[in-house]
Amino acid sequence: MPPPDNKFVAKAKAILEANDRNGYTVPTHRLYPFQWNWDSAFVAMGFAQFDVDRAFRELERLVEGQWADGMIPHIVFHDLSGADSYYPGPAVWGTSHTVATSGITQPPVFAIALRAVHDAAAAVDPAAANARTLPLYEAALKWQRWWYAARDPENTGLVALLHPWESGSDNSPAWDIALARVPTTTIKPVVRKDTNHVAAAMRPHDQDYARFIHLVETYADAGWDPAQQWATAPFKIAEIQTTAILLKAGEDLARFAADFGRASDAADLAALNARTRAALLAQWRPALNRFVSRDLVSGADVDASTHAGFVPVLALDLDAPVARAMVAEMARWSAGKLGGLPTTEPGTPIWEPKRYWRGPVWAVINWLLINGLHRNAHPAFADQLREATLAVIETTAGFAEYFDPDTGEGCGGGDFSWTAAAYLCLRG
Ligand code: 9WN
Repeated sequence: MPPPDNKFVAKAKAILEANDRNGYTVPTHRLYPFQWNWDSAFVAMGFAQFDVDRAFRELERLVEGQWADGMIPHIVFHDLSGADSYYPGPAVWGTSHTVATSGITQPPVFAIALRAVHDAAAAVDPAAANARTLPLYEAALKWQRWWYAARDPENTGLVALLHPWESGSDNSPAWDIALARVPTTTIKPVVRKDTNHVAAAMRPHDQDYARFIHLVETYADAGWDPAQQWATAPFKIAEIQTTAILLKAGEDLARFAADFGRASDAADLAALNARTRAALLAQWRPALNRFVSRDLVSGADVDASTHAGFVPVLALDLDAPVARAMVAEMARWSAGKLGGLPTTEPGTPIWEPKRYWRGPVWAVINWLLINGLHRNAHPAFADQLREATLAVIETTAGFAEYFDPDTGEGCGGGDFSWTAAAYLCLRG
């Protein structure tokens, strides 16, 4: 690996600064002109490398969108001046929070980011770091409780998604069977804007969008009430990537609860974390060398070969043979590929190296896996993923939204915030 090159570090910081909109960061100009939930969490960790005040600000601005029931929505529409470049905007969602927001959520990376931002700030001034963290801890804990109440009402330990956008992996083959049951009918016409910015071959199909919007309209009809949505949802997946992120968030929140002397929070979190840990472990499938989600409508395992099957490494301390089997499987998928771990298994019928979440490599997914690999004592493969991520950015792709694993080409939006943040954190 070449020594750190200040040119790329400077460019990554410049991207975050250029995408700043008064304290929050848009994922990229025009294609995504608002604040996205899990993007902002990754971005906050990036800012924490050089500007902790700005890192806290990113999280504080996201919390402005938090609903009274605790949910933090997947998009906060702070400023509608760029609204005509994105669909679906606030009118399609029909929610009623004071700052306009979407009505669904996204993976809870927030508390993980808060831990990183706090620790960076505490290295300079522990008392100030705690004071700034406390309200954000409260917000994160409220959201954590929302996940369990709204998305695991039967106390299984796994949380469910009611919309593919909640996974952050919108058109993953993991949803193909479940999404095919969702009608393509919509009340209002679907007016896509994404394909004005990015080639249609890199994006979800029109049929996917029709189903995405059918779900939005169904939940808007349910008044965005979690219990009603749960009762009527035509799409309901107990999902392992989100659950793993929730568990890691739960661990980080438990550490805050201990630091802040919140004994009753700590006890609640310990019980939730233990339940989820056991449930997640039960999703390991030795024949696949991966974990699997469960389709709650059909009751079947979701066994499509996607990256999500490896993300539980982030939050579990795996038995050594399980960790070894998983690492061997990831190594097989990434052999001869560029940029790190492809999001679907290369060479299979679902594999599409340029189509969004159906094959390309994403820096933030590598980043989550790298953390989990270190946790599970696989530093060599962690380093391999890290070096592949840095190399694809430095040599072929730049700070693109995602990468084609066959060619190393940058795809999707350019000057992308979470790619810049991943670069800063992985470059260290
Ligand atoms: C829908 C912003 C977001 C990411 C998601 C990614 C994509 C949105 C879209 O962009 O989703 O939320 O319109 O395609 O799939 O992970 O948070 O970068």
